[in-house]
Amino acid sequence: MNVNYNPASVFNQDVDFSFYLIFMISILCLVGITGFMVFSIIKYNRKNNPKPSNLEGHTGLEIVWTIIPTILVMFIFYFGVQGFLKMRNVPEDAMEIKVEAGMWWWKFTYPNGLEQSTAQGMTVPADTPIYLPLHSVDVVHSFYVPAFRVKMDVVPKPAGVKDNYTWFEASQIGSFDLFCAEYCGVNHAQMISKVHVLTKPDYQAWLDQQTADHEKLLAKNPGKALTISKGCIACHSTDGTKLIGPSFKGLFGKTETVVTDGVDREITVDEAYLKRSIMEPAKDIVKGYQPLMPPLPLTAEEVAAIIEHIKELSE
Ligand code: HEC
Ligand SMILES: [Cu+2]
Repeated sequence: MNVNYNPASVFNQDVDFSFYLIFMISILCLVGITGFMVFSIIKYNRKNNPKPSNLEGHTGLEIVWTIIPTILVMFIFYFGVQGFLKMRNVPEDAMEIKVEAGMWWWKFTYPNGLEQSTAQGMTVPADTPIYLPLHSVDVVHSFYVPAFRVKMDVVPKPAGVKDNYTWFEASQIGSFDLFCAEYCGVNHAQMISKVHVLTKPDYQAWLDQQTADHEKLLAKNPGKALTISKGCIACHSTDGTKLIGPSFKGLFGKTETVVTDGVDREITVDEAYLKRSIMEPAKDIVKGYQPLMPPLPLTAEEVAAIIEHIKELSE
């Protein structure tokens, strides 16, 4: 098939070819079978064929309708496997961006250690193979970029077992939807992000800028930098707006009701409470919210820095 279009990734042509091949075969079958039905209805209706005859099997026909579908299925299988193998064989010189998925966020880690999450999306250079190890911290998610024809499950694996992976090479500059294609709980729909494709020089400039900005913020206000890179701001605002979780603004020192083991209790938000809320989010659930906060891998220093930032937002 020679459709004249500008594919967004190196997989589009293979996947679209398989798709249109199956589509054409299906159309031929639909037309053929429907045509034969209409023909039989007319030819063998009571007026044209008043005396019905009994057919007792037909070996020739049976062979034909076994062989033709087998050939069609082998044909489809061949092209399917070709496309699939291309997706499983990562080019040697691919650049690695680690993808982590959790309920309900994405995290992208660049080769230089820069981390970004759902809100920023993933940024990649064009015409460069990108290798994506896919790690899940909880349930099965699925990494899906329809424009690139890439979809791969992100499966939680026990420690020591190699994660699933995929790769792609974008061939068009622009922003493309990236989302989770495996229903993973109440806020599954929140796992929508973007893949931003830049030219190679633009990508390098972007990476340098982002890394410098992050380092500057990390030096000036490590807590704030962490709430961005660790994805807290997907669920917690800093301006009082209620998102999936309560806002960080004015949180420190506030009196609120939390549910602990099914029992309501009044607490005043202090350092110990914040620490527990971040490290063991399932312990105390703020009344009026769902227990949706994921346990995120953070060191004690990182938690302390975030608590400092939450305190600042309450001054
Ligand atoms: C997927 C959404 C989500 C993400 C991501 C998330 N949280 Fe939460 N968080 C919640 C929800 C929902 C609650 C309220 C229910 C509860 O207490 O568990 C909450 C509660 C909290 C509380 C207690 C708030 C209060 O009013 O007492 C703190 C503190 C907190 N989160 C900090 C963090 C930090 C720090 C991060 C990033 C490292 C983070 N959260 C990431 C959803 C999220
Ligand atoms: Cu998901």
